[in-house]
Amino acid sequence: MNDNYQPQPSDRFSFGLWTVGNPGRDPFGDAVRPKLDPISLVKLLAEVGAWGVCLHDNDLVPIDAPARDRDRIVKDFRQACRDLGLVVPMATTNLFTDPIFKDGAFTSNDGRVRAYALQKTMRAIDIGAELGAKIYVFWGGREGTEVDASKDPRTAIERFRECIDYLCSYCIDQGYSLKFALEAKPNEPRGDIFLPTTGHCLAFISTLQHHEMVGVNPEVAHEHMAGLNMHHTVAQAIAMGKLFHVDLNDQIPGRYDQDFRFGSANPKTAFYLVRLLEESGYEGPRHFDSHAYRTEDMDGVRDFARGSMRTYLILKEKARQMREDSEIQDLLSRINKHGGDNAPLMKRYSKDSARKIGELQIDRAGLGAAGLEYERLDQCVNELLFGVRDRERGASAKPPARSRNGRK
Ligand code: GCO
Ligand code: MN
Ligand code: MN
Repeated sequence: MNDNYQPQPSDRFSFGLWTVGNPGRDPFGDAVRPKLDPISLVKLLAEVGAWGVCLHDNDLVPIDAPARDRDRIVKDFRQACRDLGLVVPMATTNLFTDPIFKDGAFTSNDGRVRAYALQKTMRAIDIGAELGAKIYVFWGGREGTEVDASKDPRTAIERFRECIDYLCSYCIDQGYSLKFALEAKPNEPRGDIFLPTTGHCLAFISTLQHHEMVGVNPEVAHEHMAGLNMHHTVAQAIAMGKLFHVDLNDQIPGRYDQDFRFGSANPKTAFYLVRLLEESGYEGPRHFDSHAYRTEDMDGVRDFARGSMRTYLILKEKARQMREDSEIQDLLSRINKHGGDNAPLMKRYSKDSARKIGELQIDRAGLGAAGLEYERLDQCVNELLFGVRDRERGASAKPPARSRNGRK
């Protein structure tokens, strides 16, 4: 393999224990791989060159473990991470596996279930803080319905809000410097999940008491399941200063919840996402929330983990090539007129600027008729991704010599 694509700690690649630890069970078939203990999984991640390991409380500490076992397990895990050179950038709570959560956790109709969800999350936050996590993820996998008569969604959202407000205050009171990241998903395991898209989460955050400590954790698969454009979703989160974490994987829209390796199904979408993350100055973890195909053994899991990071780094290099590709850059500068001479007028309303805009002579018909060269642009990007561009000249291997008006 090409050494230029070896992961470095500065790349901030992380994996959940549940990702490389996924034994390949699905609704139709049993596990195909052994269930490895957390420390063996950290060893595997160190071996493939990951920087971080993330976890749900019960990936590490069994749900029914007595307090003294919990302390020992967390201590040993922390030591193993230190010894193997991995950090724990993010932690989260499992509020979906146990039958008590069958009708939700924070949005359950039963106050006892909601109180248990709070109790479990406070304990899980303590574990995260002890392991040095900086981000705490909330994925409300069971917060939803199949039967809409069972819950007033307004009440459900209100309960969700109360719980997040409560937990923000808990962190502040404990002196933890954790930030929360809400992860949206439209469905699965519920028929419909509350806060189904990152856009819903962004709107919800603005209603929170401590909105400054809450951001989002968009996931490629979840946005695709909702039929959305992950690149646009992440851009909006960045524009609002709310991209605290990101879940990288892949998903073909309209299928089951696939959790495929990043870039495996939609490499072009993955490219635009990597380009955005890299060029926006995003400094958070690049977290892979996916798992190996069910056809794989543990060597296949290593291939999966290495492949995830390698794809990211290849796409990062492609983004650099795109910045240096003179043909693409020429096209982009022709396309992006940024308002031209009119830009200052449009910055802010004033009576004077409104009058000047009112007097502009704009060539409506001409602008409507002009071609925008997006066919060429898209083909250039495709060819860059296919690896057939001449890097030095920034042109296709056989450039179509065609001038702007179509004449040779
Ligand atoms: C899923 C989700 C989960 C969450 C994880 C962290 O579809 O199952 O993506 O993997 O990301 O529970 O909160
Ligand atoms: Mn998911
Ligand atoms: Mn996820």
